[in-house]
Amino acid sequence: MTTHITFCRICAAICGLVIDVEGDTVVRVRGDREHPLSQGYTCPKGRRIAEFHAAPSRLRAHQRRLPDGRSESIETNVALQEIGSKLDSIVAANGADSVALFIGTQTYGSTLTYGFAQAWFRAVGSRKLFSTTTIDQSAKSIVAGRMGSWMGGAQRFEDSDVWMLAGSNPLVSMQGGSLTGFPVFNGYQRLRNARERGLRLIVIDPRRTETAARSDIHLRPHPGSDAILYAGLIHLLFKEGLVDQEFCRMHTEDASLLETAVSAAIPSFVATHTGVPEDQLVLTARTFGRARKGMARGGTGPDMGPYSNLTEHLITCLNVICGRYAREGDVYTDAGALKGMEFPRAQVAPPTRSWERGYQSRLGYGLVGGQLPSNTLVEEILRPGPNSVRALIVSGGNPVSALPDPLKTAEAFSKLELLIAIDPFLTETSRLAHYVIAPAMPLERADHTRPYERYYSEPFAQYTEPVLPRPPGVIEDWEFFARLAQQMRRRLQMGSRTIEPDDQLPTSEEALEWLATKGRIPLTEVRKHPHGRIFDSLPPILVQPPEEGVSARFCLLPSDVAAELDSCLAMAKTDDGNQAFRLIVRRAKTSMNSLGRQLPTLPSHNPCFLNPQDMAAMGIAQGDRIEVASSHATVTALAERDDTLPPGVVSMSHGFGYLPGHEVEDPARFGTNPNMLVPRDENIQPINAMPQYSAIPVSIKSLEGRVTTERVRFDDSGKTPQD
Ligand SMILES: Nc1nc2c(c(=O)[nH]1)N[C@H]1C(S)=C(S)[C@@H](COP(=O)(O)OP(=O)(O)OC[C@H]3O[C@@H](n4cnc5c(=O)[nH]c(N)nc54)[C@H](O)[C@@H]3O)O[C@H]1N2
Ligand SMILES: Nc1nc2c(c(=O)[nH]1)N[C@H]1C(S)=C(S)[C@@H](COP(=O)(O)OP(=O)(O)OC[C@H]3O[C@@H](n4cnc5c(=O)[nH]c(N)nc54)[C@H](O)[C@@H]3O)O[C@H]1N2
Ligand code: SF4
Ligand SMILES: [Mo]
Repeated sequence: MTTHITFCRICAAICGLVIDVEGDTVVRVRGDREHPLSQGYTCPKGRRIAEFHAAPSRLRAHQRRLPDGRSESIETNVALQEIGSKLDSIVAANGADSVALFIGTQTYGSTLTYGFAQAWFRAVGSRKLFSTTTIDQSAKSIVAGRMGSWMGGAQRFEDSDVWMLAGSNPLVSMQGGSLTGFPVFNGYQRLRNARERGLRLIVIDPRRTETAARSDIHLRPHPGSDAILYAGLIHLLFKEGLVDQEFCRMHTEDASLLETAVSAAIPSFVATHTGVPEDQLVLTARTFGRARKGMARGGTGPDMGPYSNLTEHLITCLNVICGRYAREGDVYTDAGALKGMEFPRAQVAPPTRSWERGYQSRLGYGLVGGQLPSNTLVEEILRPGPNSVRALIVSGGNPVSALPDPLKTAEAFSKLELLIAIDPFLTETSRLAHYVIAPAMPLERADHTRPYERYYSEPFAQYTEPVLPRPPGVIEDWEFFARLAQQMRRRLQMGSRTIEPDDQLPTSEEALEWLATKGRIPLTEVRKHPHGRIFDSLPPILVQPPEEGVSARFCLLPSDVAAELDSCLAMAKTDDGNQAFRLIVRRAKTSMNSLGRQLPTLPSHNPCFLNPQDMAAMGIAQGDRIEVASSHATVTALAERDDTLPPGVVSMSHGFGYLPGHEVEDPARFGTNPNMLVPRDENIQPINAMPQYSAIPVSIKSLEGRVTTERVRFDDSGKTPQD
């Protein structure tokens, strides 16, 4: 038996794992107590990482779809030749923009894939790049593009005395680092310690989540009413003189315009439209405003609701007007170990509005972070024209499940001349593909932690060798992209390195070295510490003074934001008609988007959670079939009791359910895809076409017939390391 020390790559938390292997079989997976960040913690999915590799449904060879719909296994060389020549002829006939790439969540879990996928894409010369970023918290990029951003970085949770989490549940989602700033590793303990030393945690979430239950102030706004709530808080901060006047004077262009624009958001107005009592609002504004240090950070709740770009903008305004950024001489939050040295400065990077310049898609969208909005992909395929998308590669994603209106997405994907999915499983997306490329899975890959460095603030790094041999029929994702480029006779540019069509490709280990050459710690040093190490001997990076002569300032109320704010305040009184409930987003420890349900020991379906009072009023019992209807569609789901939800609010995780017509619609077996309820062309945001995944008005109806399902139950409390 061999014992391997490695790390999980299912989500961004990269928990340390110790894995015992006998022959080629994993006999035990446990949390690595010597891992400096996770300290032995694992979650239900991570503990089952080996089961994903060994799952009977896992593809161990690439699949080619036959004209009659059946599939056959093919070898890597054949797959690459056929795909390469099809792509060549599609590009020759229709131009490079007829080829699109969709980067999904599991792409980020492999250090090499993201870079090589993008390099292949640049080599093809297309501009139709899509990723999950634009169906997630893309509002954050829009805010930076419209408001500007602080080049000195964030304040640190560790030395703050207040922290506000708006619609994020990091104790479950593990969203830390640059996203929420919350210390997700050993999060329960570190939150306890922080509160003991005086930090006040403010959580804004309709649901009493695991994180909200441990907060000092929990505001429970009506779903989707967040923008009004933050406008109200900004109003109070100005009114009570709690803003950082000096910071505003030095670094903002138009703080007084913002003050005027939110002046209608007085506590009584805000209380009426958000349901948050006036005294709670005042307490929150004072707690946040009087603190010395500490930030407000938004998650998917506000970033997936109505007015998501405006909402995230107002959350960021709380930080700007209170001057909650790292100043000259402060320690920079993003310590970095394998990535290059950064030089933070106490100054504003001006708004870029990148989407207003350069390439504009034929649907009228510009690029955000070099990408087009994912919610326009379906229309890019369906709308005829010389530049329509005819070939699509999906890398580690499941867009048919993840995008709004899965039926329309499936219809569009079925019309593609070439659909390739790189996925170890057959999913709503990969089952439609002409070719499914079977990738090596995490334990079969060497990796290091460079891409994860933005999710934690310590200078931590770890390297892992492969733990398991890979099945002979699979290929590493990065190698697929590199070899496809060579097959298409394209030159790959990876940073300063060029790979010509006839060059020998690097090994994974060599390519991993390439990505770490600028690191503050040499990879050879990192490799000496199998459990990973916090390199605290590295000098802290300190925020530098501003460059001479810089004059950029935050733009708090550009005209488009002002118009969105006006419209939001005016719409506040909108009636939901018969749709008395609001459906909100939710994440569970037992799944990572659509990954989890593949295992018999993890839940195969997602219930619709309801408040017990609502269930009683409608005569709905636990496990009953219910109908959930939005203005767009009606679905069937199983009811599950949840007293952490307020009356009138229901919640469902995404990533479950099969499409009618593909499989029997059976919420007890497969769950329900909430995106059936989400239209792709209504209530979408300007600039990033972000759909509204949360705060969806729905009606609920009890259906005849009780369904009992055997469900696996988990203790999600995570209070102690579980292994
Ligand atoms: N276990 C697990 N971890 C994951 C994932 C997973 O699927 N499973 N997914 C990963 C991904 S891709 C992402 S993007 C992150 C997301 O990470 P988070 O943003 O932390 O996601 P959630 O845990 O769903 O937290 C969102 C919260 O918003 C609340 N909410 C919903 N609507 C509203 C609203 O209108 N207003 C307010 N204020 N709150 C609202 C919900 O009740 C919920 O508690 O998680 C990542 N981590
Ligand atoms: N209603 C609703 N919809 C949502 C959301 C929501 O909260 N509510 N959240 C949105 C968000 S934040 C996101 S990020 C998206 C998620 O959108 P996606 O990233 O498109 O969806 P995933 O289900 O994470 O897809 C990951 C795929 O990778 C495959 N996979 C697993 N392991 C490997 C591997 O080792 N290699 C490769 N190549 N593939 C692997 C899995 O089988 C799966 O098909 O969904 C969005 N959609
Ligand atoms: S939280 Fe779970 S899935 Fe995420 S890295 Fe840790 S063990 Fe893996
Ligand atoms: Mo996400």
